[in-house]
Amino acid sequence: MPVDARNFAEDFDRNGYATSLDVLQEREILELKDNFDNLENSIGKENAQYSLHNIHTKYPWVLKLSSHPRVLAPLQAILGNNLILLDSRFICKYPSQEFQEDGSDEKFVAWHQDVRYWGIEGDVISVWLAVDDADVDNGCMVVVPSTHKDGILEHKAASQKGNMLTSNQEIPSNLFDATKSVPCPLKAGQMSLHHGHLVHGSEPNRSSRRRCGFVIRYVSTKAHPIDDPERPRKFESTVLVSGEDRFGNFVDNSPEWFTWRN
Ligand SMILES: O=C(O)CCC(=O)C(=O)O
Repeated sequence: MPVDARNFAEDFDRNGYATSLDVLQEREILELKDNFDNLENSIGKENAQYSLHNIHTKYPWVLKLSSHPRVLAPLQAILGNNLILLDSRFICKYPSQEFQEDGSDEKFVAWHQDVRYWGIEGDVISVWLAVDDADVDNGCMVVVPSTHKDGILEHKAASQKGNMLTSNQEIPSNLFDATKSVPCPLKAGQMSLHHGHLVHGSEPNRSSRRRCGFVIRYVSTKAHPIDDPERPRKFESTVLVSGEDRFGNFVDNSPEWFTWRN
């Protein structure tokens, strides 16, 4: 492993996240925005918020992003070359004013750890790839560094309305130190990474701009699903995106048109 990759992996292991990583070039950013805007127009904003789940097996442009060499390189430095794409979702926060006009609650993402409901043994790493510029005003991701070392924390029903998480849960504020939280602003085409145990969330979008991100979760082929009634989430769209799978712990749902694996 080159020294740079080793340093990167060590920093990630210490902090539980990495941010402001450049991924897409200008032309690729325009293509991504164009593809997402077309999809948003066809399904409507309400559905584009949180319902675009695992569409990487349906649209080649989405699987292209999920297997982009510059997305995979830092993951390979941390997890090794053999990678499974576990799950993907577009998360789109529209300006709160737009939605409040129709009486909806302001959307935000409560403090949580991704793996709370996922029965997976092994490190899960999430990519948050910015479709739009994301900053504090439009509700970029906020992380609490190094909390991935604290094990899985208790989650309870969220007190505030508008939580985008399907489970509608949050980590009670006495279980971690939110004053240590760090925002992860990104330009369109950049990404951040976070460990599945890292405490993170995001505030409402109080700007007049859309904040859309593509979240992609990866594991090494060595990871495996476990039967845990406390963590029942199943993964039905897993795809081998890099290297080879000598373990067979996940079904490879690669579409027949996926011909460019690394
Ligand atoms: O997009 C957001 O605001 C939150 C994303 C998130 O919670 C995640 O990627 O796990």
